Amino acid sequence: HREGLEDGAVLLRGWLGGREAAIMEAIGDIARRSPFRMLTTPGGRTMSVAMTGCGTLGWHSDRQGYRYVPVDPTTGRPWPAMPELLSDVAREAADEAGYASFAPDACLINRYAPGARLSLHQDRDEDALSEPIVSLSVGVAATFLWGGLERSSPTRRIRLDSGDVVVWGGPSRLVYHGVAALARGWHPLTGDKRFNVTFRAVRRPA
Ligand code: MD5
Ligand code: FE
Repeated sequence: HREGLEDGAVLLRGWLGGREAAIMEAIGDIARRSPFRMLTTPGGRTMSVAMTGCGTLGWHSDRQGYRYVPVDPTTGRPWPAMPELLSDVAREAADEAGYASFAPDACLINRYAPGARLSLHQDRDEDALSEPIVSLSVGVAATFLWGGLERSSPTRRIRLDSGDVVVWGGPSRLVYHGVAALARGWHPLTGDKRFNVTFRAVRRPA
């Protein structure tokens, strides 16, 4: 179930196998300690995607900008540790895509309700841009928008189903991308929602 996209991106269709339920339990544990929240962009808009995270660093956005922080600003406590199940899945998928020894220090968890979307952006708040981003999809299927190295590049639409994993490495690491407004749908594990879990190597290993 391995599909080479282009430019170092690899789509592993159905890679999660039967692990979605365990992944949802892990997300539930994390969200009990660091709840999902809708962040504010530096421009003052409220994002429609709800986010939380785990690992030694978590992504945060407010009027001051986007950045990775070691303490969850909404709880004042460190982010929950990254469960082994999640780091194992991320490392195995990166391995399969040809990126050996992937050791993410941040995991961002996105929750999409019907209508939630992520507008076109690049992920460039990480220092280790030679490392890939690994992304897991669970729940209602989404239309992923895959552009190019410039914001104005044409976008391709890719359907991401529950169980799909994408490894975004090489030149694809800095490609503009987004997620179209989530359609109404239903999934036995997540109801009308989609969850996306992304693993990032933020700090370069010393
Ligand atoms: C999502 N999340 O489905 C996506 C999956 C985010 C985000 O975009 O920033 O939380 S990760 C998609 C990604 C990462 C790096 C490169 C590329 C896509 N790409 O080349 O398209 O919630
Ligand atoms: Fe992104």
